[in-house]
Amino acid sequence: MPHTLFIADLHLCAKRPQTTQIFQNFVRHIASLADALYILGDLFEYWAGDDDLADLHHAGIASALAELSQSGTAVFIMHGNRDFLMADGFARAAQARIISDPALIDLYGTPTLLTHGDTLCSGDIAYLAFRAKVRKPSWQADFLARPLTERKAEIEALRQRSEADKPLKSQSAMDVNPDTVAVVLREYGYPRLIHGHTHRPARHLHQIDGHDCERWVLDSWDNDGSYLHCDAGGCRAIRIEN
Ligand code: LP5
Ligand code: MN
Repeated sequence: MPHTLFIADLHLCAKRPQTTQIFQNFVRHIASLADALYILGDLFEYWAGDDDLADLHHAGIASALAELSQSGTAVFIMHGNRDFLMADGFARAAQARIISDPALIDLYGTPTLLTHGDTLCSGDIAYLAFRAKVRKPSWQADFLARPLTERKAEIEALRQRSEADKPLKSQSAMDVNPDTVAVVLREYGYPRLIHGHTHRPARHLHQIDGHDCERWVLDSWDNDGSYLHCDAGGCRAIRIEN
């Protein structure tokens, strides 16, 4: 049956080779049977710029995706909060299309809105202020003009700070805000919603203005792999057995 797969928050890096191996197997044996694979952000632990494709780990991920694309599965990538510096160089190497956030698609007859999910966490004021700065093209041009080793060192420091700050933030601020979800669902005509980022896998049902909207939250790959399988009959979350 024709189907499409969704993944997010894999956080792939050379330091976690087992997760990369699960990803390579997933691409070869599972995603290759799908019409399309949508990666909804944070494929990588972080992305410091397309010049980091010289790294063998990164190049291996890109070529696995390129093979997938050549075998007939369309590959779509959305930026996450950790890899929004992925640009045309990565897209070419992976033979993937970078899609905007949010993106509304027709998924076998069901309008479906895709987003990484970070902008739904509207209670995380410090993060959103940071996001607004680093998403500016002028900030990105200045940052990318710096040497790769410097960029990586700065991002790694920020990663540590991000992890250290988390216990200080409220759990509700780091989850989606229900009012923001309602605003977005209303704006896009009450679609099904699929997102990642919060690492709280679930299927939620929202009643907005009398419409039932399904919201799927994708799991992260910090322990095992997992994906959402959608066809004309609906979606189901599947854990990849090791
Ligand atoms: O990623 P995760 O799950 O740990 O946490 C996110 C938010 N954190 C981030 C930071 C990333 O993890 C690390 C950076 C990614 C690389 C980007 C490349 C280019 C940027 C380089 C900048 C030097 O996104 C975290 C959220 C959490 O999700 C849950 O939603 O809470 O938010 C933060 O940790 C942000 C802090 O709260 C505020 C940080 C302020 C830092 C200011 C110094 C940076 C200077 C540069 C700005 C112009
Ligand atoms: Mn994220």
